[in-house]
Amino acid sequence: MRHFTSVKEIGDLKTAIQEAFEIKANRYKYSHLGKNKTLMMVFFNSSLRTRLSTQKAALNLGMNVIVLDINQGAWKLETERGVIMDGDKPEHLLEAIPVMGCYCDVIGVRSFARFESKDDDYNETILNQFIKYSGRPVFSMEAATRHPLQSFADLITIEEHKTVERPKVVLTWAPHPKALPQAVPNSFAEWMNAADYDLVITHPKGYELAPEFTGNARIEYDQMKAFENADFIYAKNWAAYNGDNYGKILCTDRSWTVGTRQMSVTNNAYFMHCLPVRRNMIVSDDVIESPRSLVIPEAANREISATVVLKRILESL
Ligand code: AN0
Ligand code: CP
Repeated sequence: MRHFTSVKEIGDLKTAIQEAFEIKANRYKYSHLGKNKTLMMVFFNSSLRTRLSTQKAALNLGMNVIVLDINQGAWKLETERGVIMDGDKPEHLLEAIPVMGCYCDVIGVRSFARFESKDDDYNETILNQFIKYSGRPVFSMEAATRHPLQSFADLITIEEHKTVERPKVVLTWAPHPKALPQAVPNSFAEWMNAADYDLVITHPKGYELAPEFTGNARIEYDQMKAFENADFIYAKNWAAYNGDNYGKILCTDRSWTVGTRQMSVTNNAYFMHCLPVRRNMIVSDDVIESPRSLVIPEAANREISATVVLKRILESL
């Protein structure tokens, strides 16, 4: 595997899950693979889990790690070609990317949707420029439209906890004070469809995600109905995707906050969220603290998904 940006590059999911379990049982098994190889992690946005788990994964594989926070100490980067650079940005991405490529063997990039242009976001202009100009294998640490390391960790977590072959998994929108990207729900839907789970998506009208991600998932606008007999509840906020509402907040209704009322109609479902989570906006204290909450095991599996992905990239060098 050279680049990793979506479920497509991971190939057969059963094989990937087996590999994840093997690495979880012995995470240092491939500790010689990364000797004298350097990972560069480039962050355009904040991170706790991705930063730590990806770094840990690289250390598991014996790699060296360099971290660059673009907004803390690096030059501000122009991203648009053709701009007369007389403003506040002293460097262009078109020089910065190949320079970064000189100092490492693999590059991880975090670059959220900016909500300035739907086309720019959905064409993944930043991530694709890294792929095109760095000369290195590139993997997504959450890009504009997907968060595949998160979705892979979510898949591993569901596989560890499911009691039926094809669980009912419900992705539910929940309220949030800031406009958030669709990357996590898009990617989650894409991976759940690839795993062939019974996927139901529930959200207020106007929050429909791009069909290329939701595929054949059932859309149910009544959250309580959607939750009936669910085995896993996956909560996430996202801003609107459709038309002129792209990037807008259309609903702040806190009846969508996941609480014991909704969880009571499920099949004693597990609760999942990628974190960071705003308590009592997305989920009540009681639900996130309950024994059915998987938010910490999910975060722990980020180290495993990142180790599998980095291992496969190292094997292809
Ligand atoms: C980000 C998002 O919703 O995409 C990152 C989640 C992993 N969340 C926030 O910015 C709060
Ligand atoms: N879930 C996740 O990616 O968290 P961070 O934004 O803290 O990396």
